[in-house]
Amino acid sequence: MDYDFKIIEQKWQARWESEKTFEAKSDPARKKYYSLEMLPYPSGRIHMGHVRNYSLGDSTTRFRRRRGLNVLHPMGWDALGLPAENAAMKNKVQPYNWTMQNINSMRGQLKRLGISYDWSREIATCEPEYYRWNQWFFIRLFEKGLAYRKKGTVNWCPSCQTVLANEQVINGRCWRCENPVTIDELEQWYFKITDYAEQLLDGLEQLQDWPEKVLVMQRNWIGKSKGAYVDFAVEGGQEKIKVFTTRIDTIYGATFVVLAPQHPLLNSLWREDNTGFREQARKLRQEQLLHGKEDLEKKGFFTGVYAVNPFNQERVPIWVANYVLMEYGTGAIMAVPAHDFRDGEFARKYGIPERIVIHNREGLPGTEEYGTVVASAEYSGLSSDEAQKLMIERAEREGFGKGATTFKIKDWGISRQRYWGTPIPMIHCPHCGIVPVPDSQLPVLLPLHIEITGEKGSPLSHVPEFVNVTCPKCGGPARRDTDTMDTFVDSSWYFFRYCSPHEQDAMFDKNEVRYWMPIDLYIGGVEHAILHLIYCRFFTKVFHDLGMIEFDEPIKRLFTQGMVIKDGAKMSKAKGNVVDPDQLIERYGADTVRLFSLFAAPPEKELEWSDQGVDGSYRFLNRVWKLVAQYSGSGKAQTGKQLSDAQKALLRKTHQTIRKVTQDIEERMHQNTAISAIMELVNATTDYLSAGGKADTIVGEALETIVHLLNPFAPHMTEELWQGFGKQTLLSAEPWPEYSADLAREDTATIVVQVNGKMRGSVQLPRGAVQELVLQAASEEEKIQKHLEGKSIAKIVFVPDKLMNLVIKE
Ligand code: ANZ
Ligand code: ZN
Repeated sequence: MDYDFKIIEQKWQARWESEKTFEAKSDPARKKYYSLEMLPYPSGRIHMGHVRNYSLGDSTTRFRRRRGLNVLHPMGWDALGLPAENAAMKNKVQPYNWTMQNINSMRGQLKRLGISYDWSREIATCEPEYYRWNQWFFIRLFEKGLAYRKKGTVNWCPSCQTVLANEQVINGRCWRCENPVTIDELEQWYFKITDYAEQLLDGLEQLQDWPEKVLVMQRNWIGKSKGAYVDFAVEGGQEKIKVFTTRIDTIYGATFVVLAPQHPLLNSLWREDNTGFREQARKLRQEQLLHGKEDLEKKGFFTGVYAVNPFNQERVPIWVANYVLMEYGTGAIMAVPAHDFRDGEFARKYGIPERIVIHNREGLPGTEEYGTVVASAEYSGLSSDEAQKLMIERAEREGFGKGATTFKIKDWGISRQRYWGTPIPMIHCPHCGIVPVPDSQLPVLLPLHIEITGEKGSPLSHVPEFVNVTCPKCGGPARRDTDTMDTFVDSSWYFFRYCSPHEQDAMFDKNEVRYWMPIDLYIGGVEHAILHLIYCRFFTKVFHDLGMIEFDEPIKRLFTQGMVIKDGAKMSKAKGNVVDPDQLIERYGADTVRLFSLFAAPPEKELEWSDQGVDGSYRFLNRVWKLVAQYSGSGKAQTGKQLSDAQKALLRKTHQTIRKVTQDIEERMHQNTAISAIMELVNATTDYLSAGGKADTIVGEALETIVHLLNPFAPHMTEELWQGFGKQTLLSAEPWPEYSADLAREDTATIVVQVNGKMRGSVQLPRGAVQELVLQAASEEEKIQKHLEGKSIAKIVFVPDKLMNLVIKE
């Protein structure tokens, strides 16, 4: 009988579906496990990155289900966003239809892969049943002052008369008409994530099971800095320039003050009309916006006005420069060219003097270093720390400054001048101002059949039926907000929705969420380390503060899988190195594709695509198929008889393999080493048989174990083989095998290792290991090695299986 994966895979997929094998039900009597992979954007086709992500998630999920946990493993679609709108323009299709078609074909692909999702919980964020809760929550944020409006910058194409998303700006030009893009300022909606900066930072402490690199990225993104605000009075006026500095100890070295190009003080600083300066500031601002802050050549100009250093009353010139950002701190700095790298660069370019006020330990001027304060009146001689403390005290006493903490994280701008997103549930009334849509009128439906031209502003503003409303407060004519929400809003809480996906009266059912959340394991790409993974933590904290949930971190364990690459580059359409999962499934079957994507590399590392590798996985499954089919059921009872050494060895290997595979999946998520352990067991069994071993119960146990252990990776084939054993049950719902520690125990000895008579460690080796082997193992042990480093061994005392004493010369 051949391994006919086509028939087998269809058969078991149909069976799982009809038996609802993977549907989850909350059950407080059982321990739960919420297993989640990041939801995909329905672009139309899944790619190998998805296959890897979902195969990894599915193997751990199947494993945990079989370990007796009550598992939730849902899937859905991040279905709003720009590509649907682009497709609509290009192919004259409706975004909704385009999206639904894509979802249908991708769902089919995932089903063909045999991923064990609970499809009864599927959601798509473009459905009103979903996005109405974005709107509901937006209004709660608005009521709390956590959603507000301010001017924000957008990319603007003057010829298409429209706002462009960052992805639509290619080398500073519009993707459609290729004209240069400008920057414009528009009133937009923001979520006040900065109110949660401290909590988002503190919460990271709880996240023990997150990759360190993600924690570091989040910490940097939040960017907490301790320092001080100091006011510099403007000479000859009432105004004050408030600066933020982390180094108040260098204030005697401040030789100028710098304002960001759009600092509001610039409007009042010049007593006479000075359009020239204003124009210069505007140019600096444009540059800043177009280039971002990296690698921007430092540029600026002197305003002609001076400020006064409050510590020593010194006059310092006020400059405007492009390296100071309005968005951080106060948008103004005291510049200390001797000790701040950026100020130094700027000062040298414009010939502004420097003054050294810090000496490092060697008594030299140090850049950005802490040290001893010099040339700073009564503070001279103090350490940076002491000086900071005393200077802040003085500033507070005399009222010109205070100790302060700032954060780099900015409020989250969520307005998009786009069509295919959640309509912002707000009404602009000429009498009442901004009025939220009453909850009873939600959802504000996205009109479905509209023409998208990509021109003349937000598409929704051209739909009068949408725009024109009556004000809920005064009943007069008013206009709807025509912006839609950033799609990161949708993905910030979708996993709450999975807990009760059909709930009509709330975002989610509290009891279901109490049972299922937080997520036990979340798998996705590291590219989401900041935005998505900060936003969803923010939402969770707000849910908590609104009394909707009792916990305040949504994800217990995060795992970031590596990319799939081919010929050294990330697979992408542009590079033309894409491998189509469907073609592979057609040719080799889903089990092979899944197995390969997990076997070829540790999950957190890059996976280099290889056709031979896929072939190898396919051949391996065929070998297992033949081996099991040939021998199953032929085992003879072995009771009461002494086992031969070969039998003992195979039995030991079987139990060791259960132990290794269990630990590899459960603790390290190293499916690759788990799979190679199974391969070893397959080899050991084959060797046993070809050395003349009988197909006895020992072989029977080995084969059954192989089928069990391979199940999370190759679920279809193993179900078929399980049935071949004469079993009536579904393997997917069978308990995971237990290993016997006794049977798994190697015939090993623990050899104590001493150095000059002192015990420094021990090594475990097979009984009877010879001196050279023990010495080698000992010198590979870090604890022992450090006593041997750089020394030569004069003598070795060796008692086999017990002790090795190394006598060394100092
Ligand atoms: C004087 C000084 C002397 C500074 C010195 C640093 C070193 P972090 O640590 O990243 O928070 N700064 C403040 N606001 C800024 C803005 N809006 N745009 C650009 N730079 C700004 O950085 C804080 C430091 O960055 C502040 O401390 C300020 O320069 C600068 F030897 O003040 B410092
Ligand atoms: Zn009104």
